[in-house]
Amino acid sequence: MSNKQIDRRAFLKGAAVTAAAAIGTHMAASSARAETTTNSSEEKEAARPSEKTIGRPGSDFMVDVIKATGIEYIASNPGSSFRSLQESIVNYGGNKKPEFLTCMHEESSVAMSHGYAKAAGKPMGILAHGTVGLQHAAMAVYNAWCDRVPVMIFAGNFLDADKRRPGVEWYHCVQDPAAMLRDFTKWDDQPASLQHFAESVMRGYKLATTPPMEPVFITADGYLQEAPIQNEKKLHIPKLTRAIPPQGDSGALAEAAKMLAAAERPVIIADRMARSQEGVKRLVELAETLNAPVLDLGGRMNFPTTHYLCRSGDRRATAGEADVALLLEVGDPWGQFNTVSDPHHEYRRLGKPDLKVIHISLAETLTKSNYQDMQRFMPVDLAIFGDGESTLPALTEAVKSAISIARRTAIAGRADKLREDHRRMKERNRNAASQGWDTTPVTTARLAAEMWQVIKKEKWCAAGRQDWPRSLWPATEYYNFNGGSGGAGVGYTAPAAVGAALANRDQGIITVDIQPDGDLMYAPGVLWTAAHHKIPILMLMHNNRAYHQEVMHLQKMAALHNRRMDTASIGTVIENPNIDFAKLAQAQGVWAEGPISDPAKIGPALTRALAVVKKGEPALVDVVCQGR
Ligand SMILES: Cc1ncc(C[n+]2csc(CCOP(=O)(O)OP(=O)(O)O)c2C)c(N)n1
Ligand SMILES: [Mg+2]
Repeated sequence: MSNKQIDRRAFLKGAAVTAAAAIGTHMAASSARAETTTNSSEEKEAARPSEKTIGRPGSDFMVDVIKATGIEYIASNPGSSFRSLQESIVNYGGNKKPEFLTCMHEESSVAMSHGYAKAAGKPMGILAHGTVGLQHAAMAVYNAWCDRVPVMIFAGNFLDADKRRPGVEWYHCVQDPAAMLRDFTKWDDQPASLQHFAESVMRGYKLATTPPMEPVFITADGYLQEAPIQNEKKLHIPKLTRAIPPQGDSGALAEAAKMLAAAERPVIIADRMARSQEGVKRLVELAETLNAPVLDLGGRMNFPTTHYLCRSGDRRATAGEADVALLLEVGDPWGQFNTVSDPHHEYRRLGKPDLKVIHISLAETLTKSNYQDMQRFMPVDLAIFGDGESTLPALTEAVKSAISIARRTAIAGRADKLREDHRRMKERNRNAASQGWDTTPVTTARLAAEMWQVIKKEKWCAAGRQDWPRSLWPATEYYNFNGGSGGAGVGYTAPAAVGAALANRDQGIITVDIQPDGDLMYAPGVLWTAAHHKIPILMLMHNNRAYHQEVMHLQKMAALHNRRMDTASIGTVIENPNIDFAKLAQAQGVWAEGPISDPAKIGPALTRALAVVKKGEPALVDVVCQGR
């Protein structure tokens, strides 16, 4: 035995070494810590199991409440402010509905929930640890807010200063936990009793899932969690109720129908509109009734890319020609018909001067003023307060009644040209995609095309970067595209795709993610979460070894200032050393291959990766790509 080993023994003398070896490393560490922190006899007394055991803590009831909402998962990075609730979830609740998902960053917890909610059609929960957890969660909450997506945010906090343990607990507690997020959550509460908690969770769930859907925030007070339930018979959990989304006023719809029926060049622009396949179907019916081209802005999957009325790839031209535009839950109405140039900030009108605009939206219920997600004010001719998907059937009926027999012939006569326009758009997309087909680094279009070859026979969902897939892949189902980040806060894509994959897992839908490198590096631990919880996802790295958008911004500024451009890489490229994404993934238990530079090698690697995903596990293929 070496001296070194003897020294170590001496060092550990007194700690529960033997027990530790038997129960595994993580438990060993905790017993050693307990030994060193409970040094006074009083503290030792308090730590010993005794009559002080609490059989039915408040957090058990909190779990009953969460179960009553149907929330299936709670994504969380653990923290002592909710240790009791966590213990109740896993022991009392059996770690099923909700199941505790281990996350390595609160931003991942929220973004996973964001992606999950859009794919599952219902929210899941996150649990954040007081001040520090909420600060990490904040940007992802903002993305979900901008994207009008529900997330049930729970946080631990000890409000009663008399009960707080000295030291760290004070740093992690806050007088008004929701203050940090209040500008971009729909509602919040800090319940002072268990009954209050039950009612607030039910109210919060209802508010979060009533369009426009948004994150809500509810504190689970630490003392309320840990203290025994008093008078349990008096507690009750109100039943979950959901509000029916409002349909636009029928008089206003008749007016809109008249305008649309009389239009020579109507256009429909849909953004965060559809919530289900029903929404897609309803939009197809309206568009066909009018023979109106549809621009799907991609906030949701609104319209089949295969339909002859899909003109999403001709956005500017189609909107610019329109005489009447119907907007459906469009996040940025002004930006569809106006622009401010870059880099000179000069205003330019894109729409016709006499364009008439109808907007069906619930945006007017969102009245927060600090963050600027409301976008620039645009006066419209007919603003109909209503939910897009719910209003479409009544609008379609009104349009059918407003179309005279003579108009019907004229409208039907538009079809040939529209079919030709659609065909040309597709041809142009394919031509654009074939540029530089065999080049190295690989083009982004080639990346998308290779992915398509591998998944085309599957039920698929593209949850990552969607620009090329939207123009190249034939998509007809709501679940095909999972929309965007909302607030363009980078770090969304990877965790949101994992969240979508979690929702898709049980529906036999293969989730694929064309994954930017900079985005993954914000919180790459989400790969471990995917591996640990067996969330199948096919991640294809769009590894341009850069914050490429920022490279382009720097180049633009250098040109504007008439200065050298080679410095645009400073602070914007992710090279020297290059990140080995296959190793990053493998280190976390994810099957991975790469880096691949030869485009011919992408397809076979993706086929191998898909086999792993079909076994129920995540896989990553790293491809060195061009900029955007
Ligand atoms: C949280 C956050 N920080 C910074 C930015 C600014 N930003 C916009 S795009 C971008 C680059 C992202 O890099 P990557 O994900 O690799 O995508 P790429 O531009 O290379 O395609 C950055 C840093 C942002 N949008 N969000
Ligand atoms: Mg990049």
